[in-house]
Amino acid sequence: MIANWDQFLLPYQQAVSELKVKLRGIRKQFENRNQRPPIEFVTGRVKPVPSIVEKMTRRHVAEERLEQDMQDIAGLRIMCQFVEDIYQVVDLLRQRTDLTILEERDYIHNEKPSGYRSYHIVVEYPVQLVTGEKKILAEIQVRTLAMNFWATIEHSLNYKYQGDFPTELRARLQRAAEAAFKLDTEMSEIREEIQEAQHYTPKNGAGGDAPNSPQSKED
Ligand code: 0O2
Ligand code: 0O2
Repeated sequence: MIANWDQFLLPYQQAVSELKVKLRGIRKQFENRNQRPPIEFVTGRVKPVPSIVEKMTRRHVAEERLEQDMQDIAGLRIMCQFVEDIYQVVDLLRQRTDLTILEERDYIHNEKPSGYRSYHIVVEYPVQLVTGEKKILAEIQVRTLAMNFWATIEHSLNYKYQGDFPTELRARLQRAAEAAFKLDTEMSEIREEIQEAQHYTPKNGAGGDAPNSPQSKED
């Protein structure tokens, strides 16, 4: 087994930190242009060592193949208001030159049997180390706030039941996932109205890194 996990995971930590800054930068750029950002918030994590080891065993991943075969050691999550925002974010990611998209999985239109919905993108991202450049795989999950609400709760229940849900609970979770998607669909239908109400105005006054002077709303 890998002798020095800290050393192995360091480039992954760097990739997650850099990608968080860059993805949060997308939000900031929209705000600065006085436009509603398609991104609500971004989180990220390096998979904990026990979870990596468990997945290696479950998926029969050899240590020498870990870097290529486990795509979510570095994980980023982008939360959006509307389903349409997800596809806008995916388009923005496709245009970037600082990462290469290797795989896309649309679990929004092809939901998992559990009811899980999200858009998954596997990227190759180069980090600069003192020893030179190293290409790191990272998984970016793009989802709405409703999809995130469902996935977070289902994930914590998974810990309790180890994935082996009683039949009734499984069915309830599936129904809850459908209800969450119905909420997303309803919100999309009144999106124009919501967007008008949220018409972005720059934050004034004290606090955070809000601009000091109001910006023009021309664009
Ligand atoms: P758990 O067990 O889920 O609670 P920041 O200060 O905001 O820059 P911070 O606080 O270190 O950074 O982390 P961040 O980015 O706000 O959020 C970390 C959380 O992101 C994790 O919580 C995960 O819940 C979640 N997360 C983000 N991306 C992924 C992913 O791809 N897979 C999984 N499983 N989780 C993800 P914890 O506390 O690490 O874990
Ligand atoms: P974590 O860190 O606990 O989130 P696999 O990883 O074996 O399930 P695969 O093909 O490698 O499958 O990747 P997939 O299915 O595209 O994405 C796996 C990740 O998507 C999971 O990471 C979850 O974060 C999320 N996910 C997939 N299905 C579900 C689901 O039914 N419920 C919830 N809550 N999340 C799901 P891990 O590996 O569980 O790690």
